[in-house]
Amino acid sequence: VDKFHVAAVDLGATSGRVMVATIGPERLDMTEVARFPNGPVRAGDALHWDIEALRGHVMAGLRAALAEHPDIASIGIDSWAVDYGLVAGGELLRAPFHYRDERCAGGVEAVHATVAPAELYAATGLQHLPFNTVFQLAAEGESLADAEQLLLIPDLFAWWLTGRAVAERTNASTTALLDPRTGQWHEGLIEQLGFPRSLFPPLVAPGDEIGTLTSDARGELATTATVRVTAVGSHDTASAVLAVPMTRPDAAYVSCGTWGLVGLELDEPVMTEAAREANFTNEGGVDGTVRFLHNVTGLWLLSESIRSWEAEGGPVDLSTLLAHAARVSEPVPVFDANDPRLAAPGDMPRRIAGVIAESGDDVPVTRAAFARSILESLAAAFAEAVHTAARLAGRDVGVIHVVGGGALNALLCQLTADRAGMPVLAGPVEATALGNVLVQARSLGLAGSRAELRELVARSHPPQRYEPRR
Ligand code: LFR
Repeated sequence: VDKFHVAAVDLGATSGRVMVATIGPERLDMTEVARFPNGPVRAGDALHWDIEALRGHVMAGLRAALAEHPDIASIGIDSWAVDYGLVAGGELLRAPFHYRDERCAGGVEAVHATVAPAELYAATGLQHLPFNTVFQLAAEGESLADAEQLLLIPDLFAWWLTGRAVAERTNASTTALLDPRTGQWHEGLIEQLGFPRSLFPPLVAPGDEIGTLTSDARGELATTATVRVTAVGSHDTASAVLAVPMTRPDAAYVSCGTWGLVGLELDEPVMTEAAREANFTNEGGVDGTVRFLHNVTGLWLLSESIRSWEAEGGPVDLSTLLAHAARVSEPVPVFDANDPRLAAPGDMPRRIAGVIAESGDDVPVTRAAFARSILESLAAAFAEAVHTAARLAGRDVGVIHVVGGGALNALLCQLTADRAGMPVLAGPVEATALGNVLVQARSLGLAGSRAELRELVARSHPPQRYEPRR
């Protein structure tokens, strides 16, 4: 066969999509079959994901994809990391918690009382994020006793489709319960923290077949085909990094959506004290690579601000806002985009104003200047993280790739180039879905080293270049 189809389910924290890719030896084309909103929902006093709604959207999207392309050979699923469903007796016990829920604070304390932060870093190589799965589990208390298994979000969907319970390795690496040296669950840590070992399913790697659609799933998707579900880099950032069209050894990347994940692809983890202090993470990538990166709060600051403005006074047009922000000529304050007070949903403009005022700067008055301040702050944080990554890993960096939704934001790309003092190559926007598709395609026989896959991406989605302005 010289052409075939696969489907990618890509669930982000602010939106999800189902894409169909047509893959040939020289080209890769993707079409969007479904796109739907996502976000935290408050139930009682906690933040959850509306998992039933997501499941409905995913199934409807896959049904539409299969109706249009009955020959779809494989489905791959990726999503944001760290969150999970607890299952028992073939049922999901409750809607998964959202990682921005506040319960994590207690979990952090409980874990650190048993395993000191430096010890945890030495064991897992993960940056401290209060919502890492390990902390969420420590905050569960009693509810863990009822659970048979823990399934990370993409694994939960794969389980719904195939009946097979697995843990895909790139995403499992974000739990802080995986040993980066062996790529296996960290038995010692799991025991030390008192989590039931049976919660953690067998690990699979990107490219492995998870299973094929159950007859129930075939019914729901209105197909009679034996479609397989293939493990991909199921952590969205792992899929995105695979599709960064890096062609030089001195390339850094920013995968920019709700978050800005800034770093390097490495062969070996960097687990030094300096890396821990800079809060750099060693997450698992496709083909056993290491994603050495730092989480910078990303477009969340802008999307939450827009949400507040819209609640106050009606629709805000993003491209108009950005055009006005680009024309702001007076200096705007640069604030710490990673200030923990900006993590939870809420009145973002007021919170940002508080952070700016605290440092003695004047709070921008217009929305355009406010948006400019957000983008300057993100660009500054991106540039700094790139330089820090290079220093910590002992590498030279000469070019920054920006992929994901942020690649559409010309102002952000330009400001990042300016502040980093090096060119930015922007795109593809749908890097995550592309990375998802590439792993499936390779598993189905498309030849390709990572470098060759990236050349294919660059050919079908040529990046846009931004030169630094002095
Ligand atoms: C990006 C991302 C980040 C992860 C955060 C929370 O979508 O997956 O990599 O740190 O969401 O899961």
